[in-house]
Amino acid sequence: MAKDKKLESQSEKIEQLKTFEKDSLGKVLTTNQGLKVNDTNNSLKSGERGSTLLEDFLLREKITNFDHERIPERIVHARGSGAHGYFELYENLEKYTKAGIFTDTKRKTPVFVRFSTVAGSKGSTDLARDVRGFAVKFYTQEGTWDLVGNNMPIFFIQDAMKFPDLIHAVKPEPNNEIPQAASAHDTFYDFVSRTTETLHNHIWVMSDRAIPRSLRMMEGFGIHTFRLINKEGKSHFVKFHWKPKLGVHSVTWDEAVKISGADSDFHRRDLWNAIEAGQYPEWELGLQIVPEEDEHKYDFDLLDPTKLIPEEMVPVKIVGKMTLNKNPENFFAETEQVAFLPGHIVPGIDFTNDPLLQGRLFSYRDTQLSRLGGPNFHQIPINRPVGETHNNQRDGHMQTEIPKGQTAYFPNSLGGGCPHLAKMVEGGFHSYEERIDAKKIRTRSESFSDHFSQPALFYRSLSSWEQQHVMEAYSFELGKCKHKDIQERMLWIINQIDYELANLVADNLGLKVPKNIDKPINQAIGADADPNIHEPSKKKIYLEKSPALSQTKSDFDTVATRQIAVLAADGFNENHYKTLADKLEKEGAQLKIIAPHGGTITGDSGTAYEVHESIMTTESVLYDAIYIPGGESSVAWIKKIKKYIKFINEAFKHCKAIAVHDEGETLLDASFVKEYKSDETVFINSDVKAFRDAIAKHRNWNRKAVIDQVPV
Ligand code: HDD
Repeated sequence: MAKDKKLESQSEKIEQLKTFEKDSLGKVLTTNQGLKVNDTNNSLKSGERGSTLLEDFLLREKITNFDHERIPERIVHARGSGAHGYFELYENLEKYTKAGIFTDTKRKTPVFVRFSTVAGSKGSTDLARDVRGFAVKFYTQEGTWDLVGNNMPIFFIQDAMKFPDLIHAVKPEPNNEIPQAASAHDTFYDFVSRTTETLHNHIWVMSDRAIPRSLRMMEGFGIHTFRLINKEGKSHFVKFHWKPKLGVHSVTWDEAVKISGADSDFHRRDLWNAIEAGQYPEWELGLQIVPEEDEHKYDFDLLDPTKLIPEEMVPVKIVGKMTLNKNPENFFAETEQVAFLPGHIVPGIDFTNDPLLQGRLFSYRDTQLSRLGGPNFHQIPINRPVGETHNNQRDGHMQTEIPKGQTAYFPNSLGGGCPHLAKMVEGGFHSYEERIDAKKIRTRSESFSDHFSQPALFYRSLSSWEQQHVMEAYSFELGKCKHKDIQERMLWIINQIDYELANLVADNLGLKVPKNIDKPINQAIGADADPNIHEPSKKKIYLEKSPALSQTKSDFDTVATRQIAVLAADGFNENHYKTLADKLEKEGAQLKIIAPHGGTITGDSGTAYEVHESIMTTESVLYDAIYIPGGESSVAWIKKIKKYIKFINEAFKHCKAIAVHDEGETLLDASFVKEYKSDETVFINSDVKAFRDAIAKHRNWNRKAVIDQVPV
């Protein structure tokens, strides 16, 4: 598929960015002052062997710039990958909102999206077990709107006041800066085991959602309840959802650990490659809309960010689509310098009193001041809105504009009264007039006290293999904790979700689930020291299951962008290969020849094929499926290299589809698959369609029962 150059050039944001681009192709090397330079290898010295002279302004400029290349990484979400694209609206939503992006179906609103992990540093692995950030900057004609969300629909805490505690607990421990990009350590579980509101987000992190197969295959959520405001000033509550067109898929924990070693840029590379190949990632935007009069209709508080609205209670209305179609030109200039602020909204969208959201409105602007160096970060090209900006804010570090005129205040007469106020008809922003009648009080609403019903709903809604992954994740994470009291508190809390789950985890830890179940919860977990924390209420069941929470629900039937490893050497059966390639590549799958060496290999009809990776440079965990064509000499050669056998064993362990033709079957006989050739997604001399369908289903999780036997 060719890259869509036309679409790229249609974005007014891309056009704007182009005016800042600098291309050195064919240009002479200069200093930052435009002085031509003819030696950038040697410093100026007194004599051939030194010493170096202070006079050397060329050396000073080059070294000074280098010394200051780094800026502070983000406190959280430091590791990220970004891409440009656009958003299109399917239907006019003026009934709910006056926002141009939601009323004008002819628009293509440019976007820049940054995906991230949360806890790790900028250079940490993509495959950490973690929440993924999903931040979207919409460059709308009425100003920039940032929807700064995650790939999970709820958050750990209910009040921004606790955010520094949460992050200090999950980040590497401060005495020894261990562990990197991992929640599996004592301080995190010390905190979450005494903070029961974290449990809902926590169980999501224990689920497969925390180890996505690809950034292109995960959902996104705005999390908070926001408001949509229509022309008449009427408000509706809204929650935002992103639904990936490729379905929601994950890897297994064993793969995640191995991918981290084989390619710690796995997600970043996958996103980049898909866009370069013209296989543009797409998400549909969905809204859950709740009329204001229904605010108190639910068993949970809409302002509590640790709660989701089950899709079975309020369906997700699909309203538009986002396509990512251009990689950044420069990582630092765009992905690193982009600044997302939940406070960036546009007329037609407004905040609610969610106390987490309210705190975020302060934090994000504040953090950019130290991260990007001052208040003019909005002038950095990636952060500039597409429309004009005029106000009386002036000066500051790195002011790059030249505001003209004698006046910088309002009201003025000397400047003709400009910039003048927007009239309402011109789209001036008007905060939603919410009626407030309350006393000032530092507390937590009692309506936020149900910490267990939704984690339990989530667990009940998972398929059996998803539940098993949760159990394994808890066993792994708590197994890494050194303190028995922390492990026991966690078991006590997991017991609130599900008795059997807690017992399975307890067995793996060599512990028993604590019995003091009837004690007041805060006493049992030692959280009663804080008089402002309400006793968490007992678990309720207001919905038996929410099928939308399981990844098995994910509606998809595509092999697009799937990576299929073809294990082949000289003499492989070209017909086998071509029949498969013709069908699968037409649907956007990518076949990668993995040969014993680099360069080319020759098929049985004498054609040379480019080798994508040699078996020495790649690993099974980087592919979605395996194909082994026939060909006596090819298979004989492969069989001699033991890493190929490990490659096959691992693919089987990770529940991937495997197809072989003719002599290829002997490789299965040399592997663990020998005993499982009748497995429903092991295909021997079968047609392409069955293999294709198995790849589209992502994994054969029914194989789960045998995979622990696979010795890799
Ligand atoms: Fe945050 C970054 C998402 C709560 C404070 N956050 C950041 C990013 C994402 C989120 C995706 C990375 C943006 C990027 O790619 O540049 N954060 C969330 C979500 C939250 C949330 C979905 C809850 C619903 N965050 C939250 C709270 C606070 C912060 C409660 C502080 C009170 N977040 C920050 C920050 C960061 C940030 C420290 C670091 C870098 C940045 O803002 O620009 O200010």
